[in-house]
Amino acid sequence: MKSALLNEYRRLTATSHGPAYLRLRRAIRSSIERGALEPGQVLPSERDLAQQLALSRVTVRKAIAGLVGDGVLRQRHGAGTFVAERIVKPLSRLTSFTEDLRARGLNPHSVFLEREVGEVTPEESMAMNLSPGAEVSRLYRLRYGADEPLAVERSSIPRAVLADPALVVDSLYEALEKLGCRPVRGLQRLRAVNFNAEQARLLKLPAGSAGLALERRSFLADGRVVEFTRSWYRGDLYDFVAELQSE
Ligand code: 16G
Repeated sequence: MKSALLNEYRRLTATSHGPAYLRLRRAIRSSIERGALEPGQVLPSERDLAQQLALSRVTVRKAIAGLVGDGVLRQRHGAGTFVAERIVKPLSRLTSFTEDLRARGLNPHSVFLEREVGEVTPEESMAMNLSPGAEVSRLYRLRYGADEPLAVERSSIPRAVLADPALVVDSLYEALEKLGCRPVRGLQRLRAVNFNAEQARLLKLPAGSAGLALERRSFLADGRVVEFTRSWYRGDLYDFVAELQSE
């Protein structure tokens, strides 16, 4: 039994009320956030946890099931329950959110917050080399892996490429591929941010939590811009990795 987890559970029990399974869920989460439980680390068995915390196995199971659903813990047959590894995202490849998550064995899905057609804003016009008055398809999506919100994303695509934003069901890149317009090159910039109130609410994090803001412009082989996307990824779940060469 990890004594840090035990202490955290005791601390929460002394200071908060509510169902035991929620307290245990919170104790496991905060032990992970504070680094007391590390990615890949195996949790004690359900039986050991129940015994050490003087809880029923049903309670322990319920707490763990919730965290597995949130993508914080993972279960592998025969190997027990362990802390999920952070999602590694290569910075040098033009992959999509859907592809990245499927490669990790997670089931991605999105909630559309907006899906509309409109005239380019000055920012979109500059980013996509579109004349004022041109039309774009816009998507504003909350993106999930398993049951956990991972990113908020706003994409603009020239209507000349994507006439109807409703063509995007699960994946923008899949829709572009079907249209023969999957981008072949991209430019991306990344910076650290603190989520604003809306982003934090959508991502179920405290306001001001740390995140990564990415802006991607991607291109067709003929140089036309297909996408201008601003993404806000959770900083606590993602590792962005780039390969470096000396020349
Ligand atoms: C990624 C891309 C985003 C792209 C989206 C497509 C980054 C930082 N951003 O989130 O630019 O529009 O994937 O994903 O990687 P989809 O095909 O699943 O809709």
